[in-house]
Amino acid sequence: MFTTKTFTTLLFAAGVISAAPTSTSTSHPSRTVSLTGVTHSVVAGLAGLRFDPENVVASAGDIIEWHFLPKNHSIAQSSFAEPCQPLANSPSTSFFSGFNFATSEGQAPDVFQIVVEDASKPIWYYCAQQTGAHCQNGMVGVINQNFESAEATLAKHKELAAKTGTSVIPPAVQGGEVIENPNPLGGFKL
Ligand SMILES: *[C@@H]1O[C@H](CO)[C@@H](O)[C@H](O)[C@H]1NC(C)=O
Ligand SMILES: [Cu+2]
Repeated sequence: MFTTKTFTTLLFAAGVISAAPTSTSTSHPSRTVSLTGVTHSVVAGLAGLRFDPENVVASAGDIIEWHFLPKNHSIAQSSFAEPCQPLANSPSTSFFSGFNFATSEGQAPDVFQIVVEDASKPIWYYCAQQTGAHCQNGMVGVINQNFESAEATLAKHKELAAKTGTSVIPPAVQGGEVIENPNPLGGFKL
């Protein structure tokens, strides 16, 4: 599913291809994982306030790529036990896409990508849109849920999310890449 352009972009993002030297540092921590070339597409806002698929199983080095439908969604990392807010123990490492994808019709021109660094750790995330209480209404998702846990399930996470007050909007866009949509049909079943 990779176009040459995407692949080049990703290699570039991973620091495999070096650009002309600049004095600026990268916006994300250096990665310790090699890219597998596998991308999992997730659509935000497909059939309402939800992610589709809301549950993804990925390997280390896989990319998760979110596509955006109306209205104004975002992707923010949280934890199982504390939905609708950035990781409490390490806000500086939680990813956040920002609200760069508002669209009133059709798919936003850009996507948000992260690289899975450790497939043994579940990654919980939410949409931080406060207007319409997206997280409280079930706009949450998980990558590599621990299916052996009867407790830490997506259904339970949604119950916890529904009980939170207002979502926390993380202060900075970090931990991933906002790029032009390389795969417009990604995540859409035809
Ligand atoms: C999208 O939502 C964010 C957060 O509420 C807000 O700051 C931004 O202005 C909104 N964008 C549009 C185009 O409505
Ligand atoms: Cu949303």
